[in-house]
Amino acid sequence: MANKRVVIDPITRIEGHLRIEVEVDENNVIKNAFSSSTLWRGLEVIVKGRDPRDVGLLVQRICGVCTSSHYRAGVEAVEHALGVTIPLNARYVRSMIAQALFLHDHIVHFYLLHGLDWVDVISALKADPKKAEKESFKYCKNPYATGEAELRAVQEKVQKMVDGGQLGIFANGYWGNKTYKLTPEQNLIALSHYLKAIEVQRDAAKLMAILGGKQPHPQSLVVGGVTCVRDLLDPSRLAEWKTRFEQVKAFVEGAYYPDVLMAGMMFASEPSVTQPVSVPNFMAGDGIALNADENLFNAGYILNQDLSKAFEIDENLIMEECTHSWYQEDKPLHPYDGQTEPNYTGFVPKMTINGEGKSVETPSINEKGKYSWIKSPRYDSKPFEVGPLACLLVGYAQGNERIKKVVDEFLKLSNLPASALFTTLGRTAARMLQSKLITDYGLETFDALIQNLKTDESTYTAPVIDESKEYKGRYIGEVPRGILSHWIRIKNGKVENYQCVVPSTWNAGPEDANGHKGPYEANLIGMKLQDITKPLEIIRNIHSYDPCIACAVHVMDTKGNKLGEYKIDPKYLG
Ligand code: NFE
Ligand code: MG
Repeated sequence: MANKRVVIDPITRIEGHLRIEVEVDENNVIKNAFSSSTLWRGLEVIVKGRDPRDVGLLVQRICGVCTSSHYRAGVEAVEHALGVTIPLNARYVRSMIAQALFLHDHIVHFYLLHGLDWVDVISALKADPKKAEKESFKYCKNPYATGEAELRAVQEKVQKMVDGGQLGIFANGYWGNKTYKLTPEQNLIALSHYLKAIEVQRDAAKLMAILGGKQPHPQSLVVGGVTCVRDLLDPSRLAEWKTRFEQVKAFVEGAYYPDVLMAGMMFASEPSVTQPVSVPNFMAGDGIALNADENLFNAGYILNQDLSKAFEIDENLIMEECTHSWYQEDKPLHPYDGQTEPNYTGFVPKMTINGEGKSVETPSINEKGKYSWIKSPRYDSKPFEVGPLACLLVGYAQGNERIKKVVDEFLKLSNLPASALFTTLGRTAARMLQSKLITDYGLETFDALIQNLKTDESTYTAPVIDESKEYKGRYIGEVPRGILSHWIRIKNGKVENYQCVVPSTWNAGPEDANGHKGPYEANLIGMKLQDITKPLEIIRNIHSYDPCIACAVHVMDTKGNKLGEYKIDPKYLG
């Protein structure tokens, strides 16, 4: 029997526009998978010819989520090119804004974007709140928002939505799917935390704004340092930082950690989340300066899932290629020489299975040609997974004691084998453990800042651009979805070329000229679906990377050309 083709477009509860197509055999096992970004944006092109000092503010518009990551990357790529060393206070401020972003991002991701892949909301309505309260103490000594009365109120609130026929934010879930593994009581605990997460993410956003000036697009970074001078010298602002940090920490410890622990234990034998990864290489960048000499996360990579050896990154070996991406130049180019000339070739008609299980002709991915706006980054010609899992695995292989401690502790508490790390489950746990590391150690940066301010109030080193000179520079660092790099060439005092190689690009990019798939595609192959009209397993897997396709593409047509047409049926808006 011929393979059947299933299309999921758009994947919802992510940032940006992502389409996944898979081919399944007669047993519903995925035999091939394709990841395509269907929307083109345009920041690498827009910054060409601009003043390098404006780049950070412009490129932060790549994304509405990790705005401050691109802002900082744009600023630091220019600082690197010009040879500017920024004052220590500025380094600490940038590290603290990054901490707030990681925490905000990961909490929003686990609850609001990924949570319903693990939690069956309808099942929670059947729970006994008293039993659920008791259950919550199994995973945590001091659980968050799981008192019987509070859980009962959550149930009533959601029941009202169901009775009114308006599921609102919970509409169109694959409720009742057999791969949901939590008990009604466990679902209720997580549902309560889902609703709390909406409040806590607001606290984390405020945390970012204390030193960032505003949110979601901060404005306190400049080439040479930071501008939040008054905030740094105002004890009440600094006290607010600490208070809000502690609020977020309480949620990570009382909700996020125990919920992931609970999910880890309950899903331990669900094959779709414990299937081993097929891209065995992991890369991470430096992240979160704790003091003048030490980062919480350190750059490096591992190969073939081998935790006994971490390698140093040679930045000359990073390339992007476009064999299957809608750009002119196919061959691998180093980002200093990267190109962004579009070459859109569209979709081809194929028979696919629709949501009712019927075979219908659909414009589909042409896997023999080009099929995505995302490029394919490679290191030494190999695909790599990036993100919190890569960050922890690299740290583990480097012998980072803080990282080893949280990873080993989690494996012990969950009773999961070390092999569980190299799975979807491991990826979701790693994001939480990265949050735990930041809430455990992040205040060291705060303390270092306070200490340094006693003898040094400098926040800015003026940059000098000699227009007769040519410069090149880059930022490479760890951001919430993985290793991010921005690469700039400056000529006549203006931006000559600009390229961003973004975490979601590493993970979501299409096949390369050698037939090597990136993590999204490769890791879906071999997975069995319970019901091809409700492909929850695919969504759970793809969500585990926290896709940001706005970031992954970051180029758009400035001439107003039509690049695609979109029809949205309100029925499918969930
Ligand atoms: Ni748009 Fe991003 C992060 C960057 S993309 S969210 O984190 O850079 O993967
Ligand atoms: Mg790019």
